[in-house]
Amino acid sequence: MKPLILVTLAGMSLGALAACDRSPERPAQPTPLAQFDRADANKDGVIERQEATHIADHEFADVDTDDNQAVSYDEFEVALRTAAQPSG
Ligand SMILES: [Ca+2]
Ligand SMILES: [Ca+2]
Repeated sequence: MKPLILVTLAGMSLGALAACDRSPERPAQPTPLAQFDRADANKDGVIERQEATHIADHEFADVDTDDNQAVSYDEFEVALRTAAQPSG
């Protein structure tokens, strides 16, 4: 009869359960910066028309709000945000 060991084992399993309670829930969506970086093939900091004709379901011209034939990260982020709005 070794009741002390049983108590210790029960305590250990409770501790193990508590440790497992933290579920690592991370969104699979890449960050806007990662998406921008991927679209900017020549890594010059802007997305040109030859790099992407459409950005987040928008026409290139619609995203390029200052009409300089290049989509900056700011313009890209706005496009992503407006595309993320629920339709309906
Ligand atoms: Ca570029
Ligand atoms: Ca622009």
